[in-house]
Amino acid sequence: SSTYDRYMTFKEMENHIDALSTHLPNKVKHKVKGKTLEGHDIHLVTVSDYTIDEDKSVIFVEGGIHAREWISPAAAMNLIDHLVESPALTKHIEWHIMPVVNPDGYVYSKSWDRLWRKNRSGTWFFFCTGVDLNRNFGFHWAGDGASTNPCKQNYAGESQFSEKESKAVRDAVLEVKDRIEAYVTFHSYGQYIMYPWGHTVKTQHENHESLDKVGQAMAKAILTAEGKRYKVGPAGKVLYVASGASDDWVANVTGAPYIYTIELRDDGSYGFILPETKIQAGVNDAWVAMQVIAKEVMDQS
Ligand code: 0X9
Ligand code: ZN
Repeated sequence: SSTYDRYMTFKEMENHIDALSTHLPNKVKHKVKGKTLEGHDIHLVTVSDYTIDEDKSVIFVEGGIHAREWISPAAAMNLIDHLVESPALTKHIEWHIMPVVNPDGYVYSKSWDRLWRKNRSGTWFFFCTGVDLNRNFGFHWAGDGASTNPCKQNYAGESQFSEKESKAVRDAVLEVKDRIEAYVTFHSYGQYIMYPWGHTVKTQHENHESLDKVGQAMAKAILTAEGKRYKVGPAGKVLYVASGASDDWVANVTGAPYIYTIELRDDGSYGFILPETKIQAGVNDAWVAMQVIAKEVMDQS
């Protein structure tokens, strides 16, 4: 079973996914969407009521793209744990969840360098390692807010989708492209609920009004349930401009109405090194927000 009083190892998360899909075959399915350079599997977990045979709407959730943001995979695992016990949210929605997009980075951050962010790819410059996977997606790749310098934390990589991890997300998204109604990627920290665009502040997303409305509803629900304030707005404005991120690419390729990057706790007191005593409350924020999105998606269809 999962624990939220400490950060799980990657292996523990894998074992838990395995156990769920074995014991609940009508609810949880598990696929491997790619293998990293270090040989870790990039997992996709789908949760739905598979006894109902229909083309369901998809909510796609991605976690752990940045290695040091440990609350992110925890939030994705916690979401899976909730969903297997939420018949109402799995009847007409198929959840596609990639809890740890960057396992090499997560393992490295857990064992060697707590503040590691990127994956563990070698680069053309021998002394610098790692591509920022959230700059490697194929929409405005290597534009504003991304670097071509492999020694930088926001290094965009050799080319768009040069990395196994971003390719795995791309392939998993494209497989259900026409059914995706919402896409959420968990990050930390700062307590923001952000929507496209992130690569520019010059244009507004065509759906910005409902993106903002639902974003505000999520923030309100978190404040009520968990007492924390989340700031809502377009990523480029609310935080900073960054190109080649997963959110903008998904927004562009799917045209899905609800796309969010959620920066979970905290507000900067501990920053990336969120203490284990705060995991449970942190993952609760994510769960509260996801219920708001799920309700919105169900109301639309
Ligand atoms: O810089 C990022 O990739 C995200 N922030 S983090 O501190 N977790 O690294 C924000 C990405 C927001 N989305 C876009 N700017 N497209
Ligand atoms: Zn991040």
